[in-house]
Amino acid sequence: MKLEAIEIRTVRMPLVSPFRTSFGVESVRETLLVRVVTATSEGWGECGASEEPLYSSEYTHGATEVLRRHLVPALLRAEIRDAHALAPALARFKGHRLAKSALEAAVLDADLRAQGVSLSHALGATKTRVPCGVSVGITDTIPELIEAVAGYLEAGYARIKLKIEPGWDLDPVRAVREEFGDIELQVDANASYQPADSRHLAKLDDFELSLLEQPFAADDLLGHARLAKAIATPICLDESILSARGAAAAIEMGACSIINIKPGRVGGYLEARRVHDVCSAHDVPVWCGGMLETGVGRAANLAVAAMPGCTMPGDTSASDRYFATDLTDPFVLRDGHLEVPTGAGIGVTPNADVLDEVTVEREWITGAEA
Ligand code: NPQ
Ligand code: MG
Repeated sequence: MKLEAIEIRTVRMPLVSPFRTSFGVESVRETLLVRVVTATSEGWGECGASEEPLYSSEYTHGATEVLRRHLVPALLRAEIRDAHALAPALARFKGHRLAKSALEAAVLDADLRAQGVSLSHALGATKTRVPCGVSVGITDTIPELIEAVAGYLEAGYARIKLKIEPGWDLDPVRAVREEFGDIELQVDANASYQPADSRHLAKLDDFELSLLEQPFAADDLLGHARLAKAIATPICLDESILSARGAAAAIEMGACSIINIKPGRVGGYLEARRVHDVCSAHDVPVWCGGMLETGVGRAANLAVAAMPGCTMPGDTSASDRYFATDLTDPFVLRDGHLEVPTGAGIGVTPNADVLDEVTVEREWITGAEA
């Protein structure tokens, strides 16, 4: 495939309500969109980076910089045959997985659109619709949390994930369990606990949670393996899993029994498929996580969620969980499910007017400059 030009856009989209996690509060989703133009098609990819390096070490300005200075020029020079050649061509640049993933997603979308093949088909997905969960941020009070959860259950979400942190864990989880009974419930700590908190975390065993996500630091696989032996609640890793190889190691060490796949975090949709395959080979359930994606990233994540090993509802929520106006036609929850796009590539395209309205910076990089 001949890549002619690549556009990087920074977008800022207001969230319908502030989203609070152990690492901060977000009221506006700032991120990047990458657009790849070839002789025969174009493709779109979304970057998981946000304004500040809080979830990951990457952030929007840093991702723009590494894309414009290193990744895009090297890609344009590499004259790759297809999207599978992108990761090897950029492997000498260390890290920057969220930025690489956005670029790979755009190339993959352009490539698949030219072939008339959907991303879900390319990934070997087997489902046409997927049950969806929702991630519920930390609130100031328990009544506010109950109200938020009630709204999502009313909307039909198939499972609820509560964000927890030291000081906001047993009481809110107990309150939600008591109020709503036998719902599918799980918690995500975003690495906010220490191994010394293990006895405290073991008290979560009273609440029959589907899983406890990423209690400790990303690089503490040993800590997670020890915790997994000490508590009954299954441990799921998110921030710790950066590749298929790392997933295999974490599973073999007993650091987790479930994995949250975020394509951006592992450097792209093709590596996400490999993480999925490693997990399936070990009978480890996986589910597709989320990073407050617009419709562009959301569409691609639905293809991941439709893969056969994704046996748990993911954070692939409807557009209106985050945005009053999405960049694409909105993804609407029906009966607790979202439909997996069937069109070529990711199957959706940003609405040009909405996109221009939320774009705060844009630049084109062509082969000539590279
Ligand atoms: C998680 N996602 O599973 C992440 C956390 C996350 C849906 O809970 C901007 C603002 C970017 C908040 C990326 C969910 C973010 C963000 C990731 C939260 O850990
Ligand atoms: Mg998480």
